[in-house]
Amino acid sequence: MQAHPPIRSAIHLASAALVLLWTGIAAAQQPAPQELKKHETTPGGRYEPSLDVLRKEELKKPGTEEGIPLLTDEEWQIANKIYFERCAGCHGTLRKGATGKPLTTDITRERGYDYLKSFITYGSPAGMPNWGSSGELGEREVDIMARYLLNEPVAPPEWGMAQMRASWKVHVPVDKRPTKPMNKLDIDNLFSVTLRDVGKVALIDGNSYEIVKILDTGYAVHISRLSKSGRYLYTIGRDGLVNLIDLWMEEPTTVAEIKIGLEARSIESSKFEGWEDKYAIAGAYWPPHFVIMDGLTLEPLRIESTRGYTYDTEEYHPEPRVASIVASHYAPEFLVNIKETGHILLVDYSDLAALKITKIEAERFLHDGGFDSSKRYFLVAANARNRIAVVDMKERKLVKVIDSQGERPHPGRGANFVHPQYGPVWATSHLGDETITLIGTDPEGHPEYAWKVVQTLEGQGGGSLFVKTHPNSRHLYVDTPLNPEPEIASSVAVFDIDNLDAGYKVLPVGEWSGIAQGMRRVVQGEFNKQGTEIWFSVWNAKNQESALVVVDDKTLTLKKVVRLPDVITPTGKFNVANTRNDIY
Ligand code: DHE
Repeated sequence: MQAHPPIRSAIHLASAALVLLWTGIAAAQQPAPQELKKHETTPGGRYEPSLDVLRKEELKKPGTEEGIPLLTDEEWQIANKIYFERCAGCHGTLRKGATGKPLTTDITRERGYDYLKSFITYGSPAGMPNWGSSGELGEREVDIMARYLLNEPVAPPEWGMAQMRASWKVHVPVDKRPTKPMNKLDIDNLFSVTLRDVGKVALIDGNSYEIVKILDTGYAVHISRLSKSGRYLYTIGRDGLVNLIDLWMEEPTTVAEIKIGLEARSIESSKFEGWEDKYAIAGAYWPPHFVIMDGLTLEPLRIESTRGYTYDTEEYHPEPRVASIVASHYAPEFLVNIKETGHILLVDYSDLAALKITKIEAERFLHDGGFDSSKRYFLVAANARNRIAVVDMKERKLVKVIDSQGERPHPGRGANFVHPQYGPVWATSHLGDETITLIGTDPEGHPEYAWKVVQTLEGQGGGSLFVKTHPNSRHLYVDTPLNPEPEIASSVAVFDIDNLDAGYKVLPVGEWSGIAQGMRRVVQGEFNKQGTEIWFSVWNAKNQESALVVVDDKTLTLKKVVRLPDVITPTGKFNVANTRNDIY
């Protein structure tokens, strides 16, 4: 491997302060062997966005600069792929920092090649993965990345109205669509199941467990959401492709599509009385913006950038990503969570030509969340800050920011139930540890417990992504798909809500699937419409068998295994009735 001289060594030597800094850094270059354990990546550390769509963009190599090591064209391709897949999620597309530190050239050049190489190899106890010593990157790749970081970052293309409109297709115009349901499906009990690695969703009948239809969607499709009426299903791919599927047609069919950005995760539809199904909104990671569309055709109507200043230190952030979005039941508004700036936006869609946006200061690194059972309050995890922000959708203001008492809360949409002692509560589990946190949500009936952590439970371990219950169930289900222990990753913990102190039962869902191969990660429980059974995905790699496992909620026994060749990498499942009514 080529050796590279430290950058600008003359400048370093000229400044005593910098020499000191350099000494400190040099000491950090070789962690002592007994320290290396602390550098190993945790499940929480691995759960960062992979901007794997951006890696496919043709990015122009920066020109040569004196003293800066060159990359060949092949190395440039390799470096971009690695950077967008593994680094950009934390350090930002433009390397200006997000949950991870900035990697702009003023910093990287000061630190120099050797420091970067060592840091990439060993990581840091503060959260940088040990890419080299874990074997995930080879020596050549670490060398390429160290040199890449000494070069100027490149910005992927923007995606404005012209590009959106060029990508917009209406396959079936509104006047050619049926005026009543043309099939005999129990639409409210359909499940839209993400088939992640094949970029499709499977619509599965919740009564017969049969596949009704498999539809093409965007790349590594992320979530499905329903219009308020339940007629239209919206999906969004990581590549920003939105599909609008009409469930009333003889066979559910994609009636419109649009690409709203280059990297995206969230989609929602207007739900306020009088505005049902009228608009859709989608949020992007890149470019950092959201777009409001016609709900029936996906025509893009209004794009709003999220670039701006962090809520606390008021520093400019060039790429604040759009995380979760929900539709208010109290006003014609969407609630849009902006990850890096920590703002929660209430976007009033009643007049798109004079868009009113209320900007609520909450907490940085907002990610996922859901309503309380009354749907008046929205609770969202600021996961890298271990906090939950609560917004009152009626009064349209922040209620409180609460410490979640665990590491990296990850609620999905959370789970609502009536606690025997504390009244209505909302639950979240955590990625970083086994804590399940219950927060009181009833300021009128139980004011003494409202917006406080009233109880914490101990689950199977860290690596949890989703909790789930249903108004007709007295069980709380907690998955742990990212736990490193195969037995924990392939099973689910269930608590009896009326006897939470008794601890949990373990349901060996992976084993029940009958599949012997793979890690069998069991992920995201979703109830049927009646709240009598809960479906789990047994999520294996694309070249291995996966399955759906249905559990009887009353008896906690296996009810059905859906093992079909078409069910490839199932992850999220969205029951029409529960999703359109925000029941979880
Ligand atoms: Fe998700 C929701 C982002 C990885 C399955 N995911 C969300 C939301 C966001 C998000 C912002 C909220 C959308 C909303 O409510 O509007 N997810 C991200 C990431 O940035 C991350 C960490 C990495 C990435 O590169 O995408 C990520 N997510 C995953 C997965 O690896 C999961 C487990 C499998 C998969 O299909 O990719 C996954 N995310 C889900 C699911 C939901 C979700 C199933 C919706 C849960 C719900 O109940 O509504």
